[in-house]
Amino acid sequence: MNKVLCTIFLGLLGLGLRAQTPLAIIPYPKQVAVQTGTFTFDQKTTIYALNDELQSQQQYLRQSLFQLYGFNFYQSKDKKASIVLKLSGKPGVKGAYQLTINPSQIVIEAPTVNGVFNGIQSLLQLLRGAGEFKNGLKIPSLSIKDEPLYQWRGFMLDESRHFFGKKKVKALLDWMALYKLNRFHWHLTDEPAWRLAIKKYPMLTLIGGIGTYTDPNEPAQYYSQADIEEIIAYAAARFIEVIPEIDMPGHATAANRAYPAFTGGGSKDHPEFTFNPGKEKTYAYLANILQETQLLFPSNLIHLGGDEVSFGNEKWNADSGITALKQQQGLANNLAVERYFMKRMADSVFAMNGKVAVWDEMVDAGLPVDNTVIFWWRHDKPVQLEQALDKGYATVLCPRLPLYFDFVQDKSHQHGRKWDGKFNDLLSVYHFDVAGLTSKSTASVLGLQANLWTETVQNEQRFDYLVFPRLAALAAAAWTAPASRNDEQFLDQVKIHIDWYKKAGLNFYNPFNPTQT
Ligand code: TNX
Repeated sequence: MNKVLCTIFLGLLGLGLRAQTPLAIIPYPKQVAVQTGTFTFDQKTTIYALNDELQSQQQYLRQSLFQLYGFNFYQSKDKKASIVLKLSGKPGVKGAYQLTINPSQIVIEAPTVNGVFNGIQSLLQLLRGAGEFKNGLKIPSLSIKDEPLYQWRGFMLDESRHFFGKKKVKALLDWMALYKLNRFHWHLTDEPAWRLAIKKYPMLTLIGGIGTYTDPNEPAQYYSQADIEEIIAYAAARFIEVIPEIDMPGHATAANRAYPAFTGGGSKDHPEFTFNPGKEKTYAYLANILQETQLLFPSNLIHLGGDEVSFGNEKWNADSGITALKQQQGLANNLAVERYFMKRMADSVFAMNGKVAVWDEMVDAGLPVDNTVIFWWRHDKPVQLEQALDKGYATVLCPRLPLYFDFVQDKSHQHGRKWDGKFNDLLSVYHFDVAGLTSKSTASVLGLQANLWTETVQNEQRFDYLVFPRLAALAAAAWTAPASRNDEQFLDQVKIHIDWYKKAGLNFYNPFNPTQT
């Protein structure tokens, strides 16, 4: 064949093979080379895990395929199996993997089991993007080399304001896994309700679990410790670490309803808002709660809150012992009290060899850099981020704009929050890049997180409407380097994913066919 004919032939082949344009994989991989030829995935497809450590992955893949297509794709012990999973290569960036597809075989390889899991997610997305199964599917030959931009790719769910329960949380974890998100920050305590069972203090959930933001009389809803273990195991099987938050000293209203002996300070509008830093027994009480929490959550990282604290006026301070504490400890003002409190509570976690996370208010509380993670949320206070970075704190970025998912996705939306008329549309999430925020070294940035506060999220429908498709954009911003992001390609991908949301029965927001709610 002469050169010209050859080029035309390859070009045509290429066209045929670009049936999947763009590749359905979100977040988009670091390197993709599409080749000629296709792999046919059908009922005869078999799966081989080369290493014992990958048995769990072989099974996860087969279970996922069963759910999608209704067939048991057999496992095999033959190196010529259609899909081979293997551990190989030197450890590099955590979560890295390679996915190679040629007409006769698919190989997913990585130095870690987590990497193989990520490769499986990419393969599953490619298969889903290839359409209806009928008698089989064709996916293009290609070679992917992929690794994440950030190690912390998180999502926070507030279940105090409204409670969603195990089934919804598991569904969320499934979507997070599909998008290679790997940290679930669980905000379980706040003003309306306390949702985490603590055996030593049962009233925390029996009384503190009553109510929601919209209905203070709703019967108690909470997670038993067995429920928590179930969710943690479900998350762990998907390489998602669960980080509990016990918010203190503020946002403590529900706990204080259950155990009024530890309330004190507060403010005019929120009298029972804070745990009482002026009483010595408050510290032992909270340390006991943290003991049980640390035993439950293997992540060994507890978020202690520290946001929006206010210890009220002088009279309340005198009544609750805060004035006496100030004198005793030489604390100049309420801010100093806040820091004193936080240091003591953090010390109780360090005493168990644990680590703490705190909101950015605590950046100058003097917590040790080695064992503390700062969560920067106040987009209008860049100085808090700069301080965190200057001091070398491991920092998670979750600025309200654009990473709060209780903010609406479209200007026409009536429910949900806005900030001076601003909101968080799909592409603003997708474009998130720390480089635009600060000139400081961002070496200690762990990654990104979106937060779903649920004052305005009364039910699963609103949950879906705020989370999808922005969860996909969050994953892209946390995984794919800014230079490799491409709006047009991403939006085309989202169109494919929207079909999956429909099949799953989600009440997602469709940016291509906007509705007003
Ligand atoms: C601020 S973010 C809060 C939450 C609210 C949220 C509403 C943070 C650390 N505190 O308690 O739910 O704003 O957007």
